[in-house]
Amino acid sequence: MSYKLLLINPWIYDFAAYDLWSKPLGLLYLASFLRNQGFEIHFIDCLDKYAENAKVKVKKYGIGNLPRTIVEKPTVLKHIPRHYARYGISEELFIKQLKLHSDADAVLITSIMTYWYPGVKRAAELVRKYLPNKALILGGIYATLMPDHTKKVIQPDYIVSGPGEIKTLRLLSGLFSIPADTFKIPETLDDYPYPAFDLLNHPDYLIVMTSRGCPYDCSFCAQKRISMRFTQRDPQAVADEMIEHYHKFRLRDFAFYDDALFISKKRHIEVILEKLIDSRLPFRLHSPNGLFVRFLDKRLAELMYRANFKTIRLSFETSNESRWSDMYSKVSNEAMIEAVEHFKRVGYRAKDLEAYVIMGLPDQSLEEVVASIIFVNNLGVIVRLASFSPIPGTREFERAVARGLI
Ligand code: B12
Repeated sequence: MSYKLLLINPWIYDFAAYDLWSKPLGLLYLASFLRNQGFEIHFIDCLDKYAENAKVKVKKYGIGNLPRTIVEKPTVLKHIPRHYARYGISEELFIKQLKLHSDADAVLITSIMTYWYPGVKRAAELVRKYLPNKALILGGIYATLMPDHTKKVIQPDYIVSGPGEIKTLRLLSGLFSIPADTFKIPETLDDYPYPAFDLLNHPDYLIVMTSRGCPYDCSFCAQKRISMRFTQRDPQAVADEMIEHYHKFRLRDFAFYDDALFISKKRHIEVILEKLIDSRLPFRLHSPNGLFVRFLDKRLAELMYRANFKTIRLSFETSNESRWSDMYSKVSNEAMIEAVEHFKRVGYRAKDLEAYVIMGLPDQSLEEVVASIIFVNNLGVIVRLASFSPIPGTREFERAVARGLI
């Protein structure tokens, strides 16, 4: 017998939200994995831009705005003089879709940014109301980083922490008394099926993830608590996936979601780029996640140029030398200058490049942020300010607590 699972990508509640190659990749991996194990998969995407004929402005490379409905601000945010909104489909459409799935055997909701939990909460409330007595399973980044908060605020029946495929399979096997020996457990990352992009309504771009985890543990980053040990996929398998998806979906824009795309570059990213160049397909490549500048050299810059890398966001973060050790010295002013030179030598203009500058670290002065902005700006590179998000379990969070700031 096949069990029916309803997977939900909830809304975002925030002051602003933008589809910057933003897809629920974890949930889509889970979907294809469970489908391969024999489960019937259904999906509600609260962030489907095209669901209700909303006027969607899709910008260059498929990114763009999300439809929004202004909602009341939570009490703690009342003092902020900006609109607070629910981004995504209407509640009416969500409820209508829920009702279509009243025969689901379990409901699985994902969670991404911790501070997006109000969207998860609302989706869970409506699931409880319209699909009562269904097992409600919650996983994803927020659920992993803040399990106590999740238990208290969302009150799911089950929380799955960290990489979800195998744990969820075990959970479902227990819930539905399916003998575990009927399952096929993957041995390597390349044995996992590709993410179920077919579930998305009219995607404008696709995502690719060539590795999971990161060998570093920067003071503000939570990946060590979320991902598995740093593991890279076979570069040939990555290129094969991209080529297959290009043909299947007729999409040329691909965003990399890796934390650490440039590690072991000679046998990883360089091989992937060479294979994409050899394919002669008109890919456009994007890295919205910050790339490690210290690893860049002329050869890699050249391959990026030839493979048509269009969005290059560099992890610069700060020009304050005393912080570089918090980031394993993969950043420095010199490395940044050199990286920009390499890119320029192979054909990019400085203004084709963007660099993240972090702001709002617990003891960071305004002068430090301004100096970092000026440094990047003087190189001709576009500055992307990234506000520090305090995440429990990170060194930066502990520092903030120790100083009484949180
Ligand atoms: C890709 C990425 C992005 C992308 C977009 C991501 C998206 N979907 O919207 C971009 C580059 C745009 C981005 C931006 C930002 N990001 Co970001 N990003 C990531 C990154 C590197 C990977 C996330 C991912 O997709 N992983 C891949 C999938 C396969 O893994 P997964 O999601 O964990 O899913 C697995 C499990 O969680 C589980 N699972 C998932 N769903 C479910 C559901 C169920 C039911 C079950 C059982 C299991 C399950 O199974 C999955 C498969 O194993 C993470 C770091 C990380 N390593 O996780 C940071 C991370 C999520 N980002 C972070 C931050 C801070 C940001 C920014 C705020 C940075 C900034 N200051 O500007 C912005 C803001 C984003 C926004 N839109 O507002 C933080 C989160 C902070 C927080 N408070 O939650 C993270 C954790 C990095 C960090 N600094 O520690 N990000």
